[in-house]
Amino acid sequence: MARNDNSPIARQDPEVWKAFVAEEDRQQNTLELIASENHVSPAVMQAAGSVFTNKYAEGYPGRRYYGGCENMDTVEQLAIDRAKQLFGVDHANVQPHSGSQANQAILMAAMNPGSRFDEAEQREKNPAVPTRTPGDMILSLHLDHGGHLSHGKNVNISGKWFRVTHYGVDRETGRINMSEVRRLASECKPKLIITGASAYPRIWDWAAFSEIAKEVNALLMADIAHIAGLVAAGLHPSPVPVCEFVTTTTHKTLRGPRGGLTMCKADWAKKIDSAMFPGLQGGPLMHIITAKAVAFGEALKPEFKVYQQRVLDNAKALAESLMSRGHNLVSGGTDNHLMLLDLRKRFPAVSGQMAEDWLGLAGIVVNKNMIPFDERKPMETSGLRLGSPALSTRGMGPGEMTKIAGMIDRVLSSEGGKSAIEVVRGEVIEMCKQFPLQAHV
Ligand code: DSN
Repeated sequence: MARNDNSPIARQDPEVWKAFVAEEDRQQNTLELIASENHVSPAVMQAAGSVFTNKYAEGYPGRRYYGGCENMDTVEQLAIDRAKQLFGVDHANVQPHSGSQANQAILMAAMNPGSRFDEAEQREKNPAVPTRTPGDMILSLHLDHGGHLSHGKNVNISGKWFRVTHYGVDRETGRINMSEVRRLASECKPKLIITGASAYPRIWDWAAFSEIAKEVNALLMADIAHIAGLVAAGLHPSPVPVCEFVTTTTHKTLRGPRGGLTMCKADWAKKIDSAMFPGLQGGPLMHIITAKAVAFGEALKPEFKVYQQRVLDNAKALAESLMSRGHNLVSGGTDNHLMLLDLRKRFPAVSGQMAEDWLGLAGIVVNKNMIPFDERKPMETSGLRLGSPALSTRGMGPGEMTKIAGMIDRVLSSEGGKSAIEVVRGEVIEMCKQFPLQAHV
């Protein structure tokens, strides 16, 4: 990243510029271990801040509600074609503003929320108010076991409008128990089974889920937001052959701009497109769609596979090095880009929030995370989630991961001791200097 003190923001808006510069410094001088974050290339950054932000393009390529969309059509079609090629999928909609909206399109296209006229009070006033028809049933991974808000959590629209049953991970192994999934599916008879997670460190067995979905006549969806880059590179099995729907964000391992992507089998294409627009969204973010096209172009290159392999190697090295220092990881390690550090055994008095704060002072950026069967609340937690995508983008390798495990160990073992934090902060700055982030325009 290069600072240009003569840039338009610097000249026009010193308050915003100050935060801009501070954020560039923060990213340059800290170790980013948040599993869902990454550093985009200068080309993706340029596209995201380009002239395409000026344009309305409601509709789809060749069928817009505005004039002057010929260049929008070109970039959106490129993004669609590249997404289809990358994942080998029949249909791709590149318009979702986020992963949650990518998921909502499936719910809107395939699920019936039931009637909402069930309030006892309303019925008392007017007995003609119909009894509620229940919403369709979702079966998905529990949020506390690594799932996602948009997979049916009661505070999210997915959990408010639909009935939900959750599967979880096994207390002993930390892995999804497929016979339990089968039992729950045959009991709750879901219309939709959602697979995918935001904090699950193991390989998904899509074939086993597909068998269960067929047995109970359910639709199958995979939210691959976290592992999309690994799937695109062929380093995690692809759910595309067995799922009606596959969704992802574009900014995690996939290393594109912040946004979403909804993919589906051909026979769902029309319904998904209508659900996205006009169902859920208005004007697409064309600058972000342009950046998606650029990022998907990067992901189609052979170098992307090399990068994804480094993500896997680095996660493995970090996990092994932490475990060799006596730290406990949920499920005993990782098969993908992330791991969940369970603080309870070694540091029963330390919450995820405390650990996140101490490591943050040392310049190691992580997020607190619920671990399966956690007794602490979500704003506290007993775990940390760590991931390798961003550091792998900086060019770091397994040697650096081993050093970083040592730094994490020292900060946690000192229980936030001032001198340990200061020493590690110095080491972090040195390591960051050796692996500078690429210059942006
Ligand atoms: N917030 C994302 C993550 O960090 O995994 C999920 O939406």
